[in-house]
Amino acid sequence: MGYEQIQTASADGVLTITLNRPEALNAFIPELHRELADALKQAERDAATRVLVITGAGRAFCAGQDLKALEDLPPAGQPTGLQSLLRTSYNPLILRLRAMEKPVIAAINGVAAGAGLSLALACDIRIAGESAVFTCAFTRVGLVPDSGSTYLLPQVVGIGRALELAWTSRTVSAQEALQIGLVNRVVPAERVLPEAQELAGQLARGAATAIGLTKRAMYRGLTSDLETMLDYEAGLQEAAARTEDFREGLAAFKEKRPPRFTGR
Ligand code: LHQ
Repeated sequence: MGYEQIQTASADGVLTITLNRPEALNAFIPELHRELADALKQAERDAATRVLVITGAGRAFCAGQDLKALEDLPPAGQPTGLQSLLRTSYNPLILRLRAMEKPVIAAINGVAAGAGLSLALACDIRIAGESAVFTCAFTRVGLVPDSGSTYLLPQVVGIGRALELAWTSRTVSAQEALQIGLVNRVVPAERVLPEAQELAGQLARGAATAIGLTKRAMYRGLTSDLETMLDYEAGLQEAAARTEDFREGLAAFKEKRPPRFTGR
């Protein structure tokens, strides 16, 4: 599938996906959803893709739903189709990012608003540029947080902050985002993508099975209990221990050299 609304670039096990509607601050339209879904599906299947980086072209990360594409709303009280839009495009996107057993890093180069914030939250690690800003935006236009924000935002910043940010839609600076745990790192604007790709490269050279299973287990742990997770970890550890990478990791430790993982 040829892409117009996104750009993709692969290097050394890292797939970088750039949302590419800079004139609309990379707001979502159906074609962008379709292309992103296709790229993520391919990345899931492609063993050579170890880590993903998602970023935005131009000055924005993503401004959420393209509001101009919602112009033909019916009169108030009539069905709008938004429920179906969410169920068929946004929800599968968020679930796909979570289910993918590969790290996904958001390189947040500029504003992340509405479902663009949700997209960032659904990524595993967030690296923001100094000039990046965040806004829930949903309630400002009379909507509720969607695309996972009611679940993900309280998990990341705590319920009190999540409600405040959702109710006020106030703009959060990159520095505040760092302080409240909304992002992992803040770097100079021009370093956002390089830093994300460097971290991605480091993870891509890691033990792929262990890294993928770690993601699965950590997210499961958020909605589980200690006893269940102890048992679950034991099963995953057995799977990790059966890999060649574990043998290589042990050998490298004993030989006092860096490991050369193959992902097998
Ligand atoms: C946009 C957008 C945009 C179109 C900027 N759409 N053009 C909702 C409904 C249905 C189903 C699924 O889910 C959702 C979830 C949502 O995502 S709801 C929330 C949608 N997003 C927003 O409400 C954000 C709207 N945008 C803004 O508040 C501002 O543009 C932000 C804070 C993102 C950036 O502000 P500025 O840096 O001052 O830029 P700007 O406002 O001047 O925007 C630049 C251009 O981008 C401008 O176009 P123009 O032709 O006038 O130059 C905007 O209209 C366009 N743009 N966001 N979401």
